Amino acid sequence: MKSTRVDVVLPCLNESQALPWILERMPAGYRAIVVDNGSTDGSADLARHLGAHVVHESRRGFGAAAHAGLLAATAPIVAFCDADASMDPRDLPLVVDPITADEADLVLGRRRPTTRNAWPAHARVANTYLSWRLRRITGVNIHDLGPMRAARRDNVLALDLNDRRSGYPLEMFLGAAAANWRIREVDTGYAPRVGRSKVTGTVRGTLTAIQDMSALLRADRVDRNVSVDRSGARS
Ligand SMILES: Nc1nc2c(ncn2[C@@H]2O[C@H](COP(=O)(O)OP(=O)(O)OP(=O)(O)O)[C@@H](O)[C@H]2O)c(=O)[nH]1
Ligand SMILES: [Mg+2]
Repeated sequence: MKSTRVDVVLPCLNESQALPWILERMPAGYRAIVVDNGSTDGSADLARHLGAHVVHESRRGFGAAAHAGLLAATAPIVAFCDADASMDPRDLPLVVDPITADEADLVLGRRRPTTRNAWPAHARVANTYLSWRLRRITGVNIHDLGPMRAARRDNVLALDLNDRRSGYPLEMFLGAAAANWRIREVDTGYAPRVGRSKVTGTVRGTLTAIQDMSALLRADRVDRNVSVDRSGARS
């Protein structure tokens, strides 16, 4: 049997309709860790039945689920992927291979819609604006803060991430940029999700995501000003 090279964290809140498609498409040597975030649709049992390693996280929030998966991972490389079938696990080697080859420390999947309705217009605009701000703040040439990504597990743990809601992917990116990681972006497919939309498809979800990310960007600005003042490099 091929040993596990990569642990794939799949945060999961009521994704039973999407799980079969996702789990059957996991590449060889990639272990699925489904983090059940209090699903009521049988997601956890289904994932277990389909051969995934299942972890439970009672605290709600994307970041809480993603971080529980990171803590449960044991492989040297960890990848993250949504469990809603909007992303194809067969794309995972695109984000993992540059880490394996030690060409990058964090690889982000830039979402490229595979159909016209894959990405609601408001979410796309918000993401374009956020990416522009991030390029200005960090100097890293990114165009999307997508959830499919990979890094070495120990490195991500060392970032000591605190956000447990929708700011988790942003906090990871800001931490990586501040630590001068080699950050790379690769194109990955993005299809309409299977099942009910929770974040970008709802006004409440979108507002929560904006709130979480704005708080992190404010904190990041304060941090940068403090370190610039301390170093005296810039006034
Ligand atoms: N929104 C949300 N997602 C969670 C949570 N816990 C786990 N997840 C999972 O995190 C992944 C990303 O959430 P999604 O609901 O797809 O969020 P999104 O992709 O921004 O927006 P939509 O796909 O439009 O709903 C999915 O696999 C969810 O099942 C949680 O508390 N809230
Ligand atoms: Mg989604």
